[in-house]
Order: sequence, then C-alpha cells, then structure tokens
Amino acid sequence: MKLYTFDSEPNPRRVNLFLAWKGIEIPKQQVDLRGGEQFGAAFRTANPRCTVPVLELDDGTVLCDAIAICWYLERLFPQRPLFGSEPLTQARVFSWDAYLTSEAFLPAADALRNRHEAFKDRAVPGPEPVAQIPELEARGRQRVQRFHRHLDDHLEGREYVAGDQLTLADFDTLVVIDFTARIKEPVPVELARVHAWYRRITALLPPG
Ligand SMILES: N[C@@H](CCC(=O)N[C@@H](CS)C(=O)NCC(=O)O)C(=O)O
Repeated sequence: MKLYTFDSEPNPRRVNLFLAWKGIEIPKQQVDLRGGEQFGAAFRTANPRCTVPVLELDDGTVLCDAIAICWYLERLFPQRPLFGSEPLTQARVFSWDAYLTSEAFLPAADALRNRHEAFKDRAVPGPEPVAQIPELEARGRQRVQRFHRHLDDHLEGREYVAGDQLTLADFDTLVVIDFTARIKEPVPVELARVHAWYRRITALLPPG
C-alpha cells in the first residue's frame, strides 16, 4: 500500500492521526499541493479528482476519501478501534463525518478559497477551474461560527463526540477546529465545552 498525502493539510491530517493512534506505518508520498503537483499527469492517474489523501492498494485500487481510507484500515488493523465496536457507534461516526464535511469543512474551505489570490479560479478543489465568489467568504465564516456553537451544545453531558468512547469523529473534529483557527475563526472563549473537549483530545494524541 502507498499513501499519497500532503501532511500539512486537513484531510491528509485526518488519516495521519488515525495511523498514528493505531501505530500503523504505510509508505507515504507527499504531493505538493502548493506547487500544483496534484494536477500533474502522474498523480492524476491515481486520482482524477486531484485531491489527497489517496490510499493506493497493491493491486492498484485507490481510495480517495479520508473516511473510506480510515474505515478500510480499521477493518485491516482492528487494534485500538476508532469506529467503536457497536454498530450504533459506527453509524454515529459516519453520521458525524457527513455533518462535519457539510457544516464545517466545506464552509471553512469556502471562507479560505473564495478570498485568497492563491486560490484564484481554484475555489473548489479539482482539475476544472472554478471562479471565486467573494461573498462566500462571509457566509463560510458565519457557518463556521454556527458550527462552533452547535458543537458546544452537542458536547453538553458528553465526553466524546460520537458515543461514549474516543472515535475518529473526535480526531476529525479536532482537525476541523485547527483548520478554523487557521482561517482566523478560532472557537470563542465562552464556548467552554469545546475548549475542555479540545484539551482532553489533544492530551491523548501520540507525540509528533
Ligand atoms: N473528499 C476528500 C476531500 C479531499 C480534499 O479536498 N483534500 C484537499 C486537501 S485538505 C486537497 O487535496 N485539495 C487539493 C487542492 O486544493 O487543489 C476527503 O474526504 O478526503
């Protein structure tokens, strides 16, 4: 197996945290997103969507979404489970992934990609040009703020995001929170439950 990644970016980081927690090592190849390597012919053959992470299996099969990569590896390496062991916890992890993607990742990406010159005509990842819509920055920020409030409400009486044990949903949420801080939309101090949860999860992360 081989993992195509660009370690500093949010979706690759989701897989990296998962691998680190389980102690799995997979050969990695960095795809320089800043230098445009995702659009080069070599990588495009692996993933025509031109995004990372990508897990390439020994028979050439590719998985191009962080959640699918983690689920597949969970089945191969069941130690230190991150999808829980009950069907309901597993369902909650997938449900949370769908929620996070639409209500946090994409709004944060909208706020970033519709503003910066570096993303001109690249407002959405992928090989086709997509023009920026400057108004989407403000809407993205508003939705990120709403997500922070929802997360704080959700954490009332809960130690973990999905069910009563640590799951991938916690790591993925941590990655989103760091991403929102990167776009200068940190979690407001008054959202104490989010801050307490963040400290708890950060303390569990393997070093590095
Ligand atoms: N659906 C994919 C999305 C992957 C994705 O959007 N990755 C970003 C990095 S976080 C990317 O590769 N962007 C390419 C670009 O900006 O051109 C997943 O869940 O992993």
